[in-house]
Amino acid sequence: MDARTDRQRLVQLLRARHACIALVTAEEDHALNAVVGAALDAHNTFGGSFFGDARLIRVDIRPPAQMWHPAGEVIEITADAATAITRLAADLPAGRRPGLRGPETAELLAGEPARRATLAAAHPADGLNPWTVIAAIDDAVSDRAHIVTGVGHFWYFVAPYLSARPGRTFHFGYGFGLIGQGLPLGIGGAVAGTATPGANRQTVAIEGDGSFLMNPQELQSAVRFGVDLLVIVLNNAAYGSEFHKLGIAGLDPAAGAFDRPADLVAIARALGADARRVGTMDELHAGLAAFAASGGVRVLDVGIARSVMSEAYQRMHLPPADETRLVQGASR
Ligand SMILES: Cc1ncc(C[n+]2csc(CCOP(=O)(O)OP(=O)(O)O)c2C)c(N)n1
Ligand SMILES: [Mg+2]
Repeated sequence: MDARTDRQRLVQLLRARHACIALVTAEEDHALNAVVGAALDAHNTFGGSFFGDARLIRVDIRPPAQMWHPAGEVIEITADAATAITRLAADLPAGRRPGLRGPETAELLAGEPARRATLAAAHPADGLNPWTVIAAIDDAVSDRAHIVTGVGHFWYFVAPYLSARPGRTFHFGYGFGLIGQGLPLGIGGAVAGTATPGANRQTVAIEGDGSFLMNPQELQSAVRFGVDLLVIVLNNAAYGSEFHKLGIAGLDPAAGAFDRPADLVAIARALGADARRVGTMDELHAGLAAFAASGGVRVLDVGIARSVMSEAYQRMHLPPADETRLVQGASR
């Protein structure tokens, strides 16, 4: 595996922050790369191809028989991630510097603020910049929130860019690869949060508009249970995943777009939730502040640009030469 690609992939997986821990060894340079927080499955490892020819040591709290297995040998260790990483750190030879090392990794990390600023600087013509929107959400959401996400193209703007603060917990409903699960999962988390005395933790569910429309009726249950739930819909008036993939395949992307988008605010209100639509950054900040101060079930419908392709899609689907153009928000 190319070392730079290897590191970029590891950084990408590190950003994904799942629930368990995996260790990848790259034999050619005798490196041991530890990935903390990755519940490995066929979706998030590209069918197992993510690791290339590196050897995999998986540390997971679940017994191996209960988990998905990539092809090839896997050394399985059944343990809690925190316990395992503490033991592992204790066994490292003395005198080694903790933290990420290597000039390429240091370069990647040093360039991260500028890279993010470049992403956030784009002003797409067809809606808010998704990277700017998620940065505002990350700033506004409580440090003690339980954050649940669904699956869709929007996921690649959300998962890598939410900060893992000490009091925050995350539930990425990615395992089944099914859209429509973010809202029900969020409601479950909110019901659990409400039922825990003294927990005082807000649940925030982040969904796409297409996914939201799979199960919006569940809002009625959330209202009935009286839960504290903020639902943020990243609304690009499309099955964005399909929109981009159709374009990449040379087909008409319009087949993935909603020419008559549903009125999500009206739907949410009809089901008993408080709801508002935001189309500018000022409205987004105001909406986040207002909903942070109120309780109950709230739906914030955020109009984001459909044209902006996530970095993950660029990496997966485009030749490298196309990347800059699409980071700047041009459509394809
Ligand atoms: C049940 C189900 N149906 C269809 C798909 C295929 N699919 C994956 S992402 C996606 C689009 C989701 O749209 P949205 O929630 O608006 O997110 P976006 O991609 O626009 O960010 C679809 C249809 C799926 N994964 N699961
Ligand atoms: Mg969408």
